[in-house]
Amino acid sequence: MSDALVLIETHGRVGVIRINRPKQLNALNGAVMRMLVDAALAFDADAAVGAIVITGDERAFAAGADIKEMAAASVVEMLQANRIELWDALRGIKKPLIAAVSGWALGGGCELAMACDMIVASETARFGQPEINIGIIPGAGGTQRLTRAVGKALAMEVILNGRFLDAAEAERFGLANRVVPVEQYMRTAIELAQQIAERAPLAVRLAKEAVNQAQESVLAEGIADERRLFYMLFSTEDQKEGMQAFLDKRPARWQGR
Ligand code: DAK
Repeated sequence: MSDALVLIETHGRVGVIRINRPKQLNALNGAVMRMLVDAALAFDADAAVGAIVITGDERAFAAGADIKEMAAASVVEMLQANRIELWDALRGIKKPLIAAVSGWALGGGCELAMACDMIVASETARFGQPEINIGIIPGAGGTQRLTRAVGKALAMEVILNGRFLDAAEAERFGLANRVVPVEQYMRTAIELAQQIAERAPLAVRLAKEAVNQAQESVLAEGIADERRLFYMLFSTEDQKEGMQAFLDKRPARWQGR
């Protein structure tokens, strides 16, 4: 296999980004994060791609930020490294992001999976925020996203006591969309991404924006935003085509405009 830190593939309309540091359990150093985000931005700008899958390998999705890189860092060095900028760029990706998780998804790896819009997990997946074991707390959204996903009580146990969630728990508590045998997780993630990629692109984009609003705003603001996005779609050709196709009893032909 190539020794590039991040591997890029396309499968139909699905862009796949694969973290490739297997010996370090795909720990996310600065170079990996930069390449991963650049690849996601490139797929986001590519009209031939409708959805993006982020993955690692069978043993690890990612075991966290690279501890070796952070161990001796001062506050100033951490701030100057400006990693938050990369995580913010990932948050700005408009196409659906699906994490295909097998093995370890810890610390920044769990945060990366949660920064995606959906998680397909293999039966071997293990999620956790074990930063407490190395004297820190999650720094890339883990305290917020995990709490929203699984609720306060369980999030407290995971973050304060380093408890891991196995794949079945992740599914039961709403962190993972589905769990499949390890031989199937990539195929399942790509199939899910392909199904979404074949839908009306503008509607998918605004639907993602609207669902994310639900996480980030109070109810009244979220509903107002949803209404704005809903009306906006009535200025698209895809809305006209989608409704006409329904009335004509034929599949719609999406143009993305
Ligand atoms: N960083 C660097 N190397 C890692 C690593 C990591 N996070 N995780 C594993 N490795 C390396 C190990 O050092 C080992 O390397 P060698 O000794 O072979 O050179 C190799 O991967 C295999 O690991 P193990 O020998 O430990 O394998 P085991 O199967 O025994 O254990 C494990 C697997 C996943 C339970 C264990 O490796 C482990 O506990 N890893 C550390 C997990 C962890 O603590 N993760 C959280 C890191 S802190 C932020 C953005 C992000 C973050 C914070 C801020 N901003 C934007 C502000 C995120 C922080 C974190 O993720």
